[in-house]
Amino acid sequence: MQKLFWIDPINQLYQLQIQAEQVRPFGDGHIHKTYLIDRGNEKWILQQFNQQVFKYPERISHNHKILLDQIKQEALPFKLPLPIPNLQGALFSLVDGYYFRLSPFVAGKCVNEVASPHQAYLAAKAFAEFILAGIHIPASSFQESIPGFHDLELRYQQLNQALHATDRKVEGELEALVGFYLHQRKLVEEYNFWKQRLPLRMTHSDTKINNLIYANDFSKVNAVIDLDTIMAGYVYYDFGDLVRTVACTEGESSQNWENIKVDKAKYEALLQGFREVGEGIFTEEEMQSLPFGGQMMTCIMGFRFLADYLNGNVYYTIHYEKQNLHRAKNQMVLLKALQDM
Ligand code: GN1
Ligand code: MG
Repeated sequence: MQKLFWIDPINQLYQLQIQAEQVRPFGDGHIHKTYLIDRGNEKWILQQFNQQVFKYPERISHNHKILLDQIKQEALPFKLPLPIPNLQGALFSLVDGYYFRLSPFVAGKCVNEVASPHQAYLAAKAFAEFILAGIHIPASSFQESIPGFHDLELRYQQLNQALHATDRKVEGELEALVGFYLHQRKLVEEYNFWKQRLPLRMTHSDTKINNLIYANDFSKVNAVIDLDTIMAGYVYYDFGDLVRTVACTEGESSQNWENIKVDKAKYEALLQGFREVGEGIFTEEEMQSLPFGGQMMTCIMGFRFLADYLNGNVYYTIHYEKQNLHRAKNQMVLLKALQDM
C-alpha cells in the first residue's frame, strides 16, 4: 500500500509505530473506510470516518463517553470495542481535516448471512443483552448521531422529496418500486402508533448481522461492533434489523428475487433470543412490537435505498449503478414476505 497521509500523525497521537505495510483495508461496511493494522501480535482497527453521513462526530463521542463511563465492560458477555482515547484524551483524531479513530481489534468471524437458527439465536441474545447493559442509563442522555435515523415518517418524506427532485426517469421497474413504497403509509401510521406507547431505550440501531463478531467456531458472540448509531431508540429497531438481515434466505444485495423468503426457523430463533433476555425487563408492549420491527426496518431500508438511487447514489457505497435500486427491490420482496407471514 502506498504511503498513507495519516500514518505519521496517527502514530504521534496514539504513540504507535505503525508502518504502511501493516495496514490493509478491512470489512465491508457501507459507510466508513476501515483498515486493519496488523503488527503480528498487536492488532487494531483504524477508521477514516465518513463525515458526510455522520455530521456530528462530537455527539458520537458524547455517547461513547457515556458507554465508557457507565457500562461495566467486564459484566458484558462480549466485547464492545469503543474507540481508544488519543494522547489528548479525545476519541476522534483530526488529520488534515479528516476524522480518524482507533479501536481494539476483536478476532473472530464477521458474516453477512448466518448458517443456522442457533447462530441467529446467539446474535439476538447478544444485541438484546446490549440493550440490557444500558437499560439503567436514561435514554435522554444520548444525542442523536444521525437526526431522525429511524424515523419512518421522516424517511417517507425524504423518499417523496427524492422523487420530486430526481433527474432519473421514473418509469418501468423504478416506477413500480416507487409505487410500492409510497403505498406503505400503513406502516408509517403503525410507527406513529408505537411511538405513543413504547419507552425509549439505549439501542444499537444498526444491528445488521455483520455488525457482530462471532467466535471462529460460532459457539458464541465475541463482540458487538459499529457503535456510531448507539442512541435512544425502540427495542424493536434492534430486533427488526436482525430480522431483515438474518431471517431472510438471501442477503440484501441479492438479485435472486424468487429466492428471497423469510426463514421461519431463524425468525423464531431471533424471537427466542430477545424473549429470553428481555423477559420481565422489556415491557409487554415492547415484546408485542417486535414483529412490527422486522417489517418496519425492512421498509425503512427500502425507502432509504430507493431515495439514494433517486438522489444519484450519494450515500451508500455501490459497486454498480443500479445497486441501490436492486437493494430497494430486494427489500420490497422481503417486506412482502414478512407481511404475508
Ligand atoms: C449502513 O455501515 P453499515 O454498513 O453497517 C447503514 C445502516 C443500514 C445498512 C444497510 C449509518 O450500515 O443504517 O441498515 O448500511 N448505516 C448508516 O446495509 O446509515
Ligand atoms: Mg457495519
